Amino acid sequence: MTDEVSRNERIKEASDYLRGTLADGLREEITGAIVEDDQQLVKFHGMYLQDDRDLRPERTRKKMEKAFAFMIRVRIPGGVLTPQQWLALDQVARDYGNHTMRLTTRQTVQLHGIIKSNLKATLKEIDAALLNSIAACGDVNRNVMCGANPDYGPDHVAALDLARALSNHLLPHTPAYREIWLDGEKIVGGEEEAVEPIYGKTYLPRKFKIVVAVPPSNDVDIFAHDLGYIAIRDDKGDIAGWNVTVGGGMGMTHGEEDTYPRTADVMGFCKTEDAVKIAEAVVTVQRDWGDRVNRKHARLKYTIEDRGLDFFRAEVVRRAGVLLEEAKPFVFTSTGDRYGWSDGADGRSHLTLFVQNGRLADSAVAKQMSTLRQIAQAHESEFRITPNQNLIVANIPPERRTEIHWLAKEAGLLAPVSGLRRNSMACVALPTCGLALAESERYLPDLMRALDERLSAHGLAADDIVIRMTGCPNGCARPYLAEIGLVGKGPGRYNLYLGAAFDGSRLNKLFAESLDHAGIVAALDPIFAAYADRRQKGERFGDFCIRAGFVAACGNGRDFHANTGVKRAS
Ligand code: SRM
Ligand code: SF4
Repeated sequence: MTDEVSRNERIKEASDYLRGTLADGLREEITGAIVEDDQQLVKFHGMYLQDDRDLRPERTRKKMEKAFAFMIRVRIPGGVLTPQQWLALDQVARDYGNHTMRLTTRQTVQLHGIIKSNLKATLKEIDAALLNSIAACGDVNRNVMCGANPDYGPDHVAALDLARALSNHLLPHTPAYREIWLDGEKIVGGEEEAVEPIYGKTYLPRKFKIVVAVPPSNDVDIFAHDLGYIAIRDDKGDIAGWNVTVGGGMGMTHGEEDTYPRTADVMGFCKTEDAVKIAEAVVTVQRDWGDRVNRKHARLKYTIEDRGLDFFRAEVVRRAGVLLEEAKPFVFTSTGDRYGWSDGADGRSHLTLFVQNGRLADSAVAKQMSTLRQIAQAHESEFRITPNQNLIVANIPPERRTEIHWLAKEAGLLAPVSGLRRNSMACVALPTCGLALAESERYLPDLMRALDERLSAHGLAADDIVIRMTGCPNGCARPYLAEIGLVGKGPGRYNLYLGAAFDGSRLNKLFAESLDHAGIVAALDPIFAAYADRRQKGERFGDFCIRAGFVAACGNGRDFHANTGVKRAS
């Protein structure tokens, strides 16, 4: 290894396959934290050390240690949980966490507020429910998503099977998780090849994300991910194979134009039996070619921008030893969830619920966690987390439909009328996210009240418009693929992006910078008015913003920062 590699590369290499000094750090009672290098390693185990940022000023004044606690992110390929698993997560959230469950933009559950001394107990209970948090974070393949819209036809079964196969194949092999958190016996590491045949000692240069989409729904937002598979049907309607996409990603840094979001390219078509081989080849090319010096340039999207898609594809094909055919035609129509009831062929029904920004809690107005617990306790229905922070209660028997409908309604979990709300997402941000520059999850509902009022005034209240907010430019709620994207710039200030495609295929562009609440409403109100007045039949808000000249259409990658001068409509 050269001298130049980033600090994280050295930490990984010295970690003895992700062990570091985590086991000792857990026993250290003098602090609620762990040492810095272990803070990087613990991510590979699905955890982040955080502190409550609301409490920082007071604790600093009182010369107290920060209010440290851990966030645990569970690995749930395809977002599917049995009722027993749902109940187990609900229980640990109440016993050890902050009494909330946070459904994420990658179909998982995050538990916040777990103090160090409770980590092992929490992970043991999660393990007893046949779940874990291995590789939910870190420089490895993360939770694999797949289309969650509630059709449950054979396409969805095939997509879930593929998501699970990819997830299993790319799971780290190190026994460190079992040793440290579950008191497993220490297994002495062998040769690098034997311990981590795919990743090696230093794992990947950066995080890696895979999704599986079932057209016409692009609910997984396939173009935002490192690697994606699009289900392609044959003439009889069976799965013929998968178009493969590579090189999508959202994260960037304000003011650094060599960082940018990028939509994935369609690289070719593969048969189902070759899909995992292709994934392994993509991962190992990225392992070997990805930038290990500059972490801001280490995602696959930069490898592909720098080397070119053709060169990358040729290397993937060579390593996989299988052919990639020319990509097949496909059509996506939306990125959102289909709310409400749908019926399965077996007489059972599925109910897609609206969970505002993914946060489930029991509050004075709505007992959401209790309600879902009550539904799960009947042990009949499956719980499916969507890629849009929502939840599907699936396989509901006919005799429970009415009861579950009313329970969900009372808990405020049925989809709202507002088209903006139905298509909204916000990342966690404050108070737990250490990278947040501005509020997101706690603020978006207030902003939407104001925007809904303006939309109603223009007769647009029920129109589907995708809005997403994040507290910083990392892009956790995929804001650069939203028709209205709001990205935190500083306390109470947001950059406003417009012009993404409703089907998730085109990025948006910067329209205005550093707006406060009043500024956002004032910027959007005339655009809503123009949309109501001048849109063409069926024209989506994002497309209108471009046609009317509010923003230029975004190409890809490096084009994101070009031509962002605010262009007013004539
Ligand atoms: Fe994310 C870092 C939350 C999906 C791009 N993300 C973080 C951290 C862990 C902050 C940190 O590093 O200290 C956030 C924890 C906040 C908290 O308090 O819980 C965080 N990310 C989330 C979640 C919970 C957002 C949500 O509201 O649902 C999502 C959890 C997903 C999961 O279950 O695995 C989440 N993050 C995403 C996505 C969307 C996606 O994957 O579909 C993205 C954009 C796609 C992409 O990866 O390009 C995303 N998160 C980032 C980045 C920027 C990565 C980059 O390439 O620049 C960071 C920062 C980093 O990695 O350095 C980040
Ligand atoms: Fe935190 Fe930024 Fe991700 Fe929001 S987008 S959760 S503020 S890292």
